[in-house]
Amino acid sequence: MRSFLLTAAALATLALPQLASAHTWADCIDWDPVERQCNGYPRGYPGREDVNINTDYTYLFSGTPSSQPMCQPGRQDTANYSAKYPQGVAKAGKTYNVRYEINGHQAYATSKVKVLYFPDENIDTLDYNKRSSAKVVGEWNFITDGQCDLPLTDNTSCYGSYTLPDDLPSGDIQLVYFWEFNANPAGQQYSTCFDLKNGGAMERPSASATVTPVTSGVAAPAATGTSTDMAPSANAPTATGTASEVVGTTTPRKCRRKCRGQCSGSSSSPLAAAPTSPVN
Ligand SMILES: [Cu+2]
Repeated sequence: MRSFLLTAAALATLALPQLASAHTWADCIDWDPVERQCNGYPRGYPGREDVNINTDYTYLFSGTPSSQPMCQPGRQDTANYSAKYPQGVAKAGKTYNVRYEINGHQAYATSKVKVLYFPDENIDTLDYNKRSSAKVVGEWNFITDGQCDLPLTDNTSCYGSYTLPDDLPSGDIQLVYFWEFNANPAGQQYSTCFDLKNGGAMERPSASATVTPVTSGVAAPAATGTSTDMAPSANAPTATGTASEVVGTTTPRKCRRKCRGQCSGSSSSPLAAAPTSPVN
């Protein structure tokens, strides 16, 4: 009996901080939807092979603190990359795709994700309350039809895009993926910090090969065809949320296998289950 109580207490302790908050971060900040590969990662990215990625990589601003570092101390407050998860390359004027998992937050489809570009501040030491100094170079709803692999599963990947300005400074640039969850309780936000190496100007072979605007869905740089995993927005129904609205060209088998291997902790946790239930 006693050991049972201890176990229950331990489980409750583990579950508590998660129940109080959400979690999501950017897994890739330069995703190629055609090749389905990642060409750039955020700072200190541990990979989905880290079974503790939920706790290791979630960085929360809770309850509108008066002061808090913009980037997760000890992991994301320096330009910190590995050979396996390298930094991306900045090209002026280029549109990039971000890939992230929704971690069971299907009910928060309309919460905003932004990509903030900081031309004048150093995010290594920046307070998150100074984020208004950033240029918003990308903004989308957390879950948008046509931009998720499998909209109704806990660990589906979703995508958004950001476009760099035409004029970039000569050095590396700093950006932040910023999720305004702002629910349950209010004032919850999350950041993932990243840098892009100065890569000079983008090659533009012809006028017709311009980059897809942010608002028109997931951009495919130099795409000759659309990825089968992300249906074009035009094919997607207008509203979000219900099963019947899941777009038709998803690849459930592929995602299922991936989720089991990489996100079992998340999908089976009380946290992941909690916000899932009432989707419209
Ligand atoms: Cu969460």
